[in-house]
Amino acid sequence: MTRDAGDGSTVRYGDQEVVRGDGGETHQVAGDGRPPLTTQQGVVVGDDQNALRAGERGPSLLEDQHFREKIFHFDHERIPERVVHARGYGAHGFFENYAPLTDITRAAIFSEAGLRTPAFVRFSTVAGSKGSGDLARDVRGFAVKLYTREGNWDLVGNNIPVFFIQDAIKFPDVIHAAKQEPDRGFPQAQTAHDNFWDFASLMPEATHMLLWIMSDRAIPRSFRFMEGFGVHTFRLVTADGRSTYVKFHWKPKQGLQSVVWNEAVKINGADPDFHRRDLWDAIGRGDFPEWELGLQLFDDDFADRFDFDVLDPTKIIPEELLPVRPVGRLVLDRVVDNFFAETEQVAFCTQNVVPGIDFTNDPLLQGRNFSYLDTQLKRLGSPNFTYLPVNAPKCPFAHFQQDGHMAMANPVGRANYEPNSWEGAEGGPREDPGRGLTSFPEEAGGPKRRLRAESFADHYSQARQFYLSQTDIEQLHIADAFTFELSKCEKVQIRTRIVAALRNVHEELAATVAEGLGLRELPDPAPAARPPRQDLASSPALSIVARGPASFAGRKLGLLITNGADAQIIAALRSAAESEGTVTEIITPVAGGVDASDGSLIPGRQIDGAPSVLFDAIAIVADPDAARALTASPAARDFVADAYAHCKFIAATAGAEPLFAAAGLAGGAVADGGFADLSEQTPADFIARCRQLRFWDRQRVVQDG
Ligand code: HDE
Repeated sequence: MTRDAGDGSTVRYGDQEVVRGDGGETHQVAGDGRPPLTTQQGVVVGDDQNALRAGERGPSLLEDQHFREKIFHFDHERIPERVVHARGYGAHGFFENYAPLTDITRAAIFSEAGLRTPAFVRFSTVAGSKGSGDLARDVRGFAVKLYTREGNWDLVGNNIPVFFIQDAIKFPDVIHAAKQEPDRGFPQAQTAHDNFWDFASLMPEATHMLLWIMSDRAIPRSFRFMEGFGVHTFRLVTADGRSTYVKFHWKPKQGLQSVVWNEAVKINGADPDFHRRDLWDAIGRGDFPEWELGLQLFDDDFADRFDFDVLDPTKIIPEELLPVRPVGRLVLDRVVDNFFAETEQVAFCTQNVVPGIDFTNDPLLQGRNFSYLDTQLKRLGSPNFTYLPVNAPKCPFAHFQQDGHMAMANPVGRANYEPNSWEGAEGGPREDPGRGLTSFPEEAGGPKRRLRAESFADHYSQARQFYLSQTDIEQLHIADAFTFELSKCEKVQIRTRIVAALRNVHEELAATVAEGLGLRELPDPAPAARPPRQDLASSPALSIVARGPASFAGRKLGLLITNGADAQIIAALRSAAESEGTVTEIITPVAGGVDASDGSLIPGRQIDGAPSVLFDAIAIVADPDAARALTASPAARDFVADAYAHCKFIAATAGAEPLFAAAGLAGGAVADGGFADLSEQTPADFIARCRQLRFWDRQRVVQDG
């Protein structure tokens, strides 16, 4: 713990001999190296085990200042959780710019090749509360705070490039509908309920986003394997005032990866912190996740020619039409020291832009620019939240804002207003038209009306384009997800209305969902403000499976071993995984580990706490007798059955046969291309095979029997 002592010296608990107070007096550190426990006033506490009482069995006394201070502080530990994106996880890092972009923006962050800008990123789910599970089917927040030399720039994005609504005035409605139903207070962290689908079925503009959230994008394998998007069209502006439209993309160097729904449900049970643990562990082992920042740049001509309005946040610009230009990389290389101080207190605000970056009239962005500042005041309780270390700029700042709750950096000197005639430094800071933030002087005007532009009226064409851009397996997942979520709706009309909307997207999708829901007949297609276009080219960039990673690096192999397991094979698997950059976790029937064939004791995680859903691929090295004994364990049977059902690559020695048989796999093995028999194939071959991440050919077999 570090405290500024106020006298210029820093007090560091843990590695320093002496705790220094304001007055320079010291508290001697006890013999064991620990500093004395004090009250918040710095008074050493003599007894932290018993409250002050009148008599051994008597009443507690009000004068016990240590007790009252401790409980008072504890009572006030909680702050309001975020209304949305309450559950999140953050890390520090930096952005490194590849080359000067001065021809398109004056933003200092893009001014030099190799320039590094400190960054803080918070990933999140949207609907669930702070304690909800990480694997909810949901959009993920991807919020980046960049502490640039010219002030903080917050790029508050999501892992999905479109949004449910076109106008910020509908945000409270979509969020109310998605969160727990107000009368019963459930379901938590899921959209599989009547209110959400009722609203969605009445808002045709949500259809494109519905396709994305019912796709694998909404159940990412971890934060490290997802893309990020700024969503809105922004502007980049040069020093001489030229503007270029821009859409921001974060592309994960690790590649994209998702899990399957049945797996997600089970991960939430086995490890609700799966995503935050994954980020913490990866950074801890030095495997720093990295994203490239990509820009889609365009001008007014392109905007006029494009099929849809570039201000409409329910639309993308396909990468095949407008390539994404990589301009730098974001690396996360440091976990937080304290979750609350950093991840919880970080305050992102879309209106935090820097000279060279500007807004457009996207009506959602305009609304957000009001909302974020407002919400931070409610959440953090004081307009001085900007002084918290995670929120403060890392460049110099000077202004006349003063006082308020928790004021900790009031301006010194006499002048706290402007203009003033005080000389030099005494007069305080002054505006600087040359260096300061100026808005792009876009023409604005027209009648004041509550109106949705006609150019926002196409609600189905890009939803169809997204669906057609998916591989077969991803299309199957989308149909399954719609069927699952709608099957949780009690009202048949709601299910029917969604199927009617889906008929405007794709007839086969609508028919599959209708069949899954047992609808007697297909409803008529929902009336469309604009007839859905059938001619949009498919965009392979929208598929995860079509663009699988070329490596198994950064992922996890779960290696189940038993007593008597072949030590050589275990070693070979571990070393093949290590060369690939794959993390191996050993799983054993009992917590103490196993005695391998060479007599060595190999420790591992006990199987009940390490189900196969926590791993990307599994291998089993087993002695036949030990494997037979393991068949009695439900966790061991599920380990195999789930890995098979989730289309994972599986390797095993012949000794594991009884376990496969007990998991219901005929012949005691997996009879498909996703299986490696370790007596015939080398561990290195198996690890190379795992680069494909899943053996998707199995999915239809699993589903159709
Ligand atoms: Fe947000 N959003 N949002 N949002 N949003 C918040 O701000 C809001 C939208 C996003 O890790 C809140 O600090 C409105 C789109 C992220 O701390 C709040 C509208 C996108 C985060 C808010 C939107 C986002 C938030 C709640 C419709 C993707 C978490 C707590 C106009 C581009 C940031 C807070 C973090 C958080 C308002 C829509 C992303 C209430 C009014 C679109 C990643 O201010």
